Amino acid sequence: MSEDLLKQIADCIQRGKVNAASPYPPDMKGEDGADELTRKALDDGVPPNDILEKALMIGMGNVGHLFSENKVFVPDLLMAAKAMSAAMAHLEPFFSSGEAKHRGVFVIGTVQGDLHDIGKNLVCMVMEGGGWKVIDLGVDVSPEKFVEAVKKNPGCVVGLSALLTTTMVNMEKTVTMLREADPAIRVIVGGAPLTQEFADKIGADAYSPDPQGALDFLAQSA
Ligand code: B12
Repeated sequence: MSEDLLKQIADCIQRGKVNAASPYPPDMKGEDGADELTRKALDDGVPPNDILEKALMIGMGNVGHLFSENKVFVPDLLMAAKAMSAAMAHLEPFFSSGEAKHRGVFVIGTVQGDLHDIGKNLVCMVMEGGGWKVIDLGVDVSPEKFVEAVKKNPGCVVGLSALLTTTMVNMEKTVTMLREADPAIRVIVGGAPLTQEFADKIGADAYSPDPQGALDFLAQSA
């Protein structure tokens, strides 16, 4: 019974069905969305971690993979993230109390000199959907600020974003300073001008052209 409910929640996330009042997607008009169904699951006694892992992460993972394959697009990802946020609002108290656990902490920012944040924000949404606690440092983030965040969050993973060929170079300095602060730190880089070759050259642990790749890398290297 609860399996059906979890599948329904996962479908709502994947299709971006936020709540009963939401007109999107049209074929689900009037039906309960991620908001109502998550409340119902909690009221039925489904453990919050099951809702996270068997519904939210599945739905967001599906949409993330479809996005990587160019089968859905930015608006679909945004609607899925909106539905996920509606569900997450019900789970928040359980994270605060420790009853539900994040996979880890993901610190992300756009590197120094760079103000582009649309792609970074999508990465934040997909990582949250994947069960990670995201600390978003924003744009134009200095290497020192990344280091400070890493010291405050031992064991975290760092994501760096850059959209300009002129700011890509600031990634190298950031990676070097992060490694000096914590040799075991894992750093994932992304952004339109980047390549795997560049990521290897600056000593990043992973490069992904899309948000889901970061999640998949972390799942494989756990
Ligand atoms: C929107 C935009 C802006 C907006 C940014 C608004 C904002 N809030 O982000 C504004 C108008 C502010 C802007 C300013 C500038 N821009 Co601009 N901008 C763009 C534009 C049109 C779209 C970028 C975008 O959002 N793409 C959509 C997102 C979803 O894609 P994405 O960022 O690549 O992210 C995806 C992946 O790369 C990946 N990803 C991204 N980050 C990360 C991180 C990790 C860890 C992972 C795993 C994955 C990942 O996941 C995302 C989803 O798949 C591009 C052109 C283009 N078509 O790309 C130019 C572009 C990036 N801009 C450019 C330039 C030159 C500038 C300016 C210098 C212009 C000027 N003369 O003032 C300034 C620089 C300001 C600064 N200091 O940063 C050039 C860069 C050229 C170059 N070779 O460096 C581009 C390519 C335009 C061009 N063809 O000339 N820009």
